Amino acid sequence: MINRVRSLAIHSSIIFLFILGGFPSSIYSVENRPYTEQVLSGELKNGIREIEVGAYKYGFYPNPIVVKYGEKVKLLMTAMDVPHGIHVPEFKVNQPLPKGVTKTIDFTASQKGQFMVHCSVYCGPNHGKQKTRLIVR
Ligand SMILES: [Cu+2]
Repeated sequence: MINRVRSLAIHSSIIFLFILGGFPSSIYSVENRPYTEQVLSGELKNGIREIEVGAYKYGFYPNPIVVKYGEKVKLLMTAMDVPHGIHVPEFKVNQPLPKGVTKTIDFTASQKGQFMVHCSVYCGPNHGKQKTRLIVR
């Protein structure tokens, strides 16, 4: 119970940060860098790039999600507030995300470039604007 309350408090404060001004892109102001200079997301564990990704109304973090060409990628994805989904057609990623359950998504970064990441589960009036970029550099 205490863990649940604590986790709710952490999630609420993360969501509050989003409302304040778009965490984390505005903090690091990486949005305007050329995509080849973006800082890699997450960390390498046993040769696999592991990245914790959050989905919320209406966005994803990190934004962008940055990986290296050729890497094996593991996204640990959690819908923070309501059910969401992740869709990246170029990498055959299409996964519903029930609220609060971390889902593992594996793929290989087999193409260079920038790819749109969309929410694939209707989550409210601005669902269509829930996007991030996947950068493979
Ligand atoms: Cu949505």
